[in-house]
This record gives sequence, structure tokens and C-alpha cells, in this order.
Amino acid sequence: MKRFITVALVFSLAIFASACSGEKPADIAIDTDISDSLIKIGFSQVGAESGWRSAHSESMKNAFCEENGYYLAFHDAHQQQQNQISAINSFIKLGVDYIILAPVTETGWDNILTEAKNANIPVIIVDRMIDVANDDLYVCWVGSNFRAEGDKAVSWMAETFKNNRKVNIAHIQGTLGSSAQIGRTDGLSTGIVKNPSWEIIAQESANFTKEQGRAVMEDILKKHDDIDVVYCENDDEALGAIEAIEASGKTVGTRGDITIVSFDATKAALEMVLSGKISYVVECNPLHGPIVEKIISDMEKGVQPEKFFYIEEASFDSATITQADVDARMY
Ligand code: GYE
Repeated sequence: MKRFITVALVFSLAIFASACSGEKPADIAIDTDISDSLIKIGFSQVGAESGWRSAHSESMKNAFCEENGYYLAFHDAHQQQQNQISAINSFIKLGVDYIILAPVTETGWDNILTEAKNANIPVIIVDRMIDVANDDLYVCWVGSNFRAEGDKAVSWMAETFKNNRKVNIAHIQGTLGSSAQIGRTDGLSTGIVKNPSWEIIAQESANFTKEQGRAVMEDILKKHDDIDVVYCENDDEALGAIEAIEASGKTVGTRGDITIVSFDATKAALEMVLSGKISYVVECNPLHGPIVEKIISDMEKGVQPEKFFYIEEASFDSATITQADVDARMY
């Protein structure tokens, strides 16, 4: 524990120094009075951009609590890769036992993860994937099949619009370069090739946030009066887009002016599916905490995890969703 405390103190000084040099300081809270028996985890989280992300952070914090035998240093990167790199750097200096990384984008991790490997700290990737030259830089990955999610939404659209001679799609993307954006966009791009009546008439990123979803939709509505579907790459964007559409005097829903398709299936979105404002939402499960905790407790016993762990996911259609589906959703 002594070594841990010493490094923690040195790190506090480093935070101060970087604050003075004008860089954004890493706000990693380190309790120097922690017990040696706790497993020390450094978790670099993407940010707090969405309902999905809040549920993800909550799930990780609950799983890596002191009662379960962990000390969790949680860092919110505000959707900036540079902040994540600084945080991992700090975790290495602190000598944590494991690093968990929810990466904002796929590329750009080789150098920092090589440093973690050289320091013998196992790295577990959660949520989005990383694209590194050497897969040995991380132990394993836990997350969703984002491409399969996109395919599900596209199949629903193909069935729903099979009799339409023309389908104009506004595409609100997630954070460019993130696996969730890449997979969901790939699904739609393939749908465009397979369905000659479909056309993407607008495409813009809203970074998975409600505010940008609203702003992007306002912008699209100014340029286009003939939108049939808005394909939102997460629920927060969909909630923002709905506000913009309704403020413009148009209606949402399969029987309204504009159909909304979304991803995540948070409680707020499921309520909109039940009311018919969102027509179809593909689930993306954020409850990674217990899965990752099991992986780490197994590793402590010498059991190596599978490299890739895909989470099972459902989808919800406004034509069939029930109040019980909404009530069952905890986030
Ligand atoms: O869909 C979105 C969040 O990477 C799966 O990130 C995650 C996505 C999720 O901001 O709401």
C-alpha cells in the first residue's frame, strides 16, 4: 500500500502541474487510505453523453464497489480521447491492478496500451472496440454487436416500407469513428444498397447527445420537407430530434409525418415507443458491470477469459411493445 500512496501523492502534483500548463487536468479521485486487500481498478469512461452511458457507469460502479473487494478510480473523459490517454497514463503511474477502458473511438490506442502492457497491467476493453496492430495489448473485450444492431433496424425498415416507392432517410450519426457509429452506419449503408427506393437525403453526427440531436434535426428540417424516416444512432439523439420535429409542427410515428428509428432502448425511449413516437428501437445493453467483475474475479483465480464477449440484445416495435416492457426497464 505504501507504494500506492506514494505514487498517488506524486500524481496529485502532476495534476496540478498540468492544470498550470493550461491542459485539462485529469480529475481522478484517489483515496490514499485504501486497504491493501482491495483490487485496484482504473476505469476510463467515455463521458456522460447519454442515458445509456449513465446506466453503464452506474453498472460498473456498483460491480466494482468496496463490498465486492475493489477500489475503483473512475475517470470521465468528456468524450475526448486525449483525456482517456492521460487517465490511462495516470493509472499506470498509480500502479493499479487492472485498467478498464471504454474507448471513445477505435483507433489511436497502440502507444498507451503498449505502456500498460510494459507495466504488466492487464487491460479490459468494454463497450466500443479498439483497432490495434497487436491484439495482445488487451486481455478481452465485452460489448455489443453494433453491426447486427444496424441490420435489425434495417430489416424492420425494409418490412415497414416495402410498399413505398421512395423512402427519404435523414441519418443522425453517433460519434464518428466509434464502433457504435461504424456498425450502425454500416448496417444502414448496406440497407441502401439492397433497397433501391431508399435514399439518405441528410447525414450528420450529433455525438450521441440530445442537444446535438435537436440542433442537427432543426438544421435538416430547414433544408428538407420530405423526410420519411430519421435513423438516429442512439436514443438521446432521437429524443432531441423528436423535440425539433414537433416544434416544427410535424408529427412523429409510423402513422405520423416522420418515422423514428433508434438504438439503446433506455426507459425514456421505451416510453416513446409505447406512445408511438419512436417506431422501432434496437436494444443495446449497458449493464456490463457484473460481466466484467466476473472476468476479473476469474483472472484473480488464474482463469483467462474469452477474447470477445458479445451481449444478447432484443428490439422493441411500437406495434407490439407492452407497458410491462417499459416497467421492466431499470435505466
Ligand atoms: O449507444 C450511446 C452511447 O457506445 C454503445 O454510446 C455505446 C453508445 C450508445 O453514447 O448512447
